Amino acid sequence: MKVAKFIRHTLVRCGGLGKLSCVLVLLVAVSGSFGCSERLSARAEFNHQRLAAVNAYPLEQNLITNIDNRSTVSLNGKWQVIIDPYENGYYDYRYQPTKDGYFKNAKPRDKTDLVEYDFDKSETLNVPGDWNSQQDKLLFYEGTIWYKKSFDYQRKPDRRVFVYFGAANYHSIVYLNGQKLGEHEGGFTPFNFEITKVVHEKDNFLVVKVDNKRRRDAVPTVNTDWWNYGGLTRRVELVEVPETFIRDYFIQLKKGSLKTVAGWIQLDGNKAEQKITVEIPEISVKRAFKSNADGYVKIEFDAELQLWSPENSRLYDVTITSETDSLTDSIGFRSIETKGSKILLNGKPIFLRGICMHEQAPKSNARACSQEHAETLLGWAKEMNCNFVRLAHYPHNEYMPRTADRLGILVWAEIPVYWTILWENEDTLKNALNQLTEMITRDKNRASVILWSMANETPVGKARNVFLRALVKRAKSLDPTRLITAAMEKSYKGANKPVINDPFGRHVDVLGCNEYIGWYEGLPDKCDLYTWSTTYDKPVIISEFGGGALGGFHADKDTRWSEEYQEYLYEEQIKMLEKIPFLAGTSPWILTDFMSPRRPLPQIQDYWNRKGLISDKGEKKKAFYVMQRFYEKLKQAEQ
Ligand code: GCB
Repeated sequence: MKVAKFIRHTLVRCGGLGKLSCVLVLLVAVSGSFGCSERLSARAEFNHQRLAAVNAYPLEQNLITNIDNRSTVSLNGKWQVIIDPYENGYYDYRYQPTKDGYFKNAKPRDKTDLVEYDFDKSETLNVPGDWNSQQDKLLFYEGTIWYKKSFDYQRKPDRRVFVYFGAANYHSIVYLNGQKLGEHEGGFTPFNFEITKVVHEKDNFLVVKVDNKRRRDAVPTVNTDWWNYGGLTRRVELVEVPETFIRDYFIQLKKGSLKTVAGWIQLDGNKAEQKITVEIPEISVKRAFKSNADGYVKIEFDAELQLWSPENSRLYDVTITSETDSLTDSIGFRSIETKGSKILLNGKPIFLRGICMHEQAPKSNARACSQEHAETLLGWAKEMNCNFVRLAHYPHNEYMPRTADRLGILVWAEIPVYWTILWENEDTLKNALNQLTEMITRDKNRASVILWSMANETPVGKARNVFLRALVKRAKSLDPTRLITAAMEKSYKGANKPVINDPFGRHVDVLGCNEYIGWYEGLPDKCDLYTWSTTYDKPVIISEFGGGALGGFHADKDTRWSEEYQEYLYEEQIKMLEKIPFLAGTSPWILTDFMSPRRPLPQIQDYWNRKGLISDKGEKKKAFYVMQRFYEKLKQAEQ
């Protein structure tokens, strides 16, 4: 009786605080009042600190956005490389970091001098590009490779220079002319370092140690279902900017509005306080603002805009001009929200006709990294009548959301918090928060991106919930306009009665659910028996379903790996999915076959996950057309 009263009292008092704090207060208090273990309160305290930590981890953001529209010098092309499985170029024989590492790019001073490496006589690799697909001997390589690029550079007066990496998988240390610029962890997001004071006119050498060793405490962790492509996988550029420049900005429709543009602009440099204008010439909008002593200014104004949608992917040139800099971006304006089990785009319900994709280059064993790759992959999605893609399981290269903006394809963007991350490790959380921050920083002005996904198929548990909630908190603070999701799993409330009830579902706007009925779970005819439910009044996307087929292998519909089995599975899935009343979208697994070390079956898989609707040779399998017809039907019904 006493306890119940205390709980009621606490909940009332906690009115102004977050619900979690209440639960924590209760956990601590109740565990105390029952004299139960100190472990529980220690756990509650730990969780509390975890969430508080999200604020404590500063946003050490210096990422420059919109590289495409700035003055850049490409460092792409051939780089000299040294394969260094023992990290000999970094550690001495006592396994201490050495000051004479390969980053010194040393040459023998005379004929007596001992130097045991030579970049200039070493082999080369293409940048951007993963190393695994460039040389047979590197296919399974996991470790360090040193990259070196030499260049001359004429710095213009009053200009600052940065070196920008689209991504490097997984951990990199960057040096210019023997001096360390910094380190970066995370294989799928961009980073940059200022080199204004380090760069010379002649004979610069940029050296990058890239290490793709998997680590239990990393994000992703050791176990995934995709190839661990290593290297300088995305473009490398020198970016030239004025001494005080427009580093970043957020310009989107204000949450809940179809005509108020809102956001902020951030300058970087000494002249923080400046007059800044935002112009959208096509609709004769020009507004003036003034940045504060931190170079930051909030903006807000009304504009008569044609709204961006898959049917009308209208982009406007938006120009920001400060006293010292000017920058243009192509921006679309749309709203995205939910109402009960519906997703509303520009206030109207929309069904997401989607497909998942990995960053696997079309018809190739390489990681995708170019505009052409983006055009082909998203072109295939369009051909399937998609209006939506799930870019699994990590942020894809920037060509993807930019091309999606242009083609009118909605995007689910995600970070590699996948399967069994170390939920209780502080550094793991910091790392995930950082990758999330870098993804949102890069893509927050893309109209196509509507969903930030926090995780994929993570096991239900307290520490995991706290970890993921910390991510949600960060995502919402960086971008209050988009929807939060995660790909979760179902459970059962009786035979053939799947239910979506993951407790983390409370904290997302849209529930993603992966299921493999007919592949890992029974045969395709099982779909017919299932009745789905959910404990949340929220939209549900079946974010994965599917099965494998070897392109060109034909047999009857009961034969695994045949195109006919996959086709049959898709037909049965669709019949089941059509009966789910709260379904707001589907993104089957997956557009194309993709490489995975978990898939060794000879003559069928040969290290490819064969669940693609398009083979690694670019041939469409029968199930592709099943999805194409289903989406065509949905499209027609919408018109
Ligand atoms: C999943 C994972 C995805 C795998 C897929 C599969 O549930 O989310 O990463 O590749 O299943 O093919 O098993």
